[in-house]
Amino acid sequence: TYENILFSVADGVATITLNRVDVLNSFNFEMADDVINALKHCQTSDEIRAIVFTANGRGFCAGQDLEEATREGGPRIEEIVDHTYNPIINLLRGIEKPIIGAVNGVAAGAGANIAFACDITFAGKSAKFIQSFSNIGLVPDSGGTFTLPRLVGMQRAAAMMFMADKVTAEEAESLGMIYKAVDDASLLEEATKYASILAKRPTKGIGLTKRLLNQSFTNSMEEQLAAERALQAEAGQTYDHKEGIKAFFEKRKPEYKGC
Ligand code: T3D
Repeated sequence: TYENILFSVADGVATITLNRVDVLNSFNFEMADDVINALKHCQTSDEIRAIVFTANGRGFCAGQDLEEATREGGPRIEEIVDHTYNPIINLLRGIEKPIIGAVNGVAAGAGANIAFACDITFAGKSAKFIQSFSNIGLVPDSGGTFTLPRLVGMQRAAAMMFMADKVTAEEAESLGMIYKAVDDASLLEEATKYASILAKRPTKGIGLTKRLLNQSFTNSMEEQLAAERALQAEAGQTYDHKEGIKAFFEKRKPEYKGC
């Protein structure tokens, strides 16, 4: 059981909902532990084939809980990064299942970069993305200096980071920072519907595709071609590949099992 998040599974889709609404779902160690444990469960459970990452209240996540970070005798900054942000980003990128972000309100600091580490992110039109680190003299963490320049280019990333610009959901969509801005009222429904469709698709092949996309950030073309060859061989052994081919020739809808 979790005290700082809500967690549910239905229809092959796990939903993780940050739930410290009074502090705009900013992260303390306890919420980080809950998120990490929930993500690890999603990683190993065969029943779960897609994940929705969202939050309660008017904010998505305001990054680090600044009370915890500045508390007398509290954790040092490196300890916070080691405990909370690096494990969460490694899980979001390392879990070989699709992760759908559903950003219901402001996403600031690490909260924004967690949204960018999801595979496909929806946001309600009232949401804003803020690289707020520079407002308090810090550097972006949670992979932001890795993901954001790749999403929007170096110039825009630098401006957003140096100035802590408030980027609206619609602007974020048009810049390619997120997949889609939708009406606030239908955000969770749309994200969940999308995840449910994904949960019925060939999970193993999708997971291997995620591994290839991760590697594409740093591999050369030759290395990437070699990685595609190796993982194509693996995907070619799956039940879902055989089922997809069979269904194609039998002119019917495939029934994938995710393996
Ligand atoms: O050790 C380390 O710090 C390393 C780790 C770094 C990772 C990071 O994420 S660093 C960046 C930390 N986050 C921020 O600097 C963002 C701080 N928050 C804000 O700038 C604003 O709250 C927002 C722009 C996100 C939203 O503004 P607004 O006006 O909609 O809401 P608000 O009134 O500022 O906040 C509502 C409440 O949440 C308020 O409490 P109150 O007055 O109702 O009792 C506010 O203090 C609280 N809150 C918001 N953000 C945080 C927070 N409490 C603790 N930590 C927060 N990050």
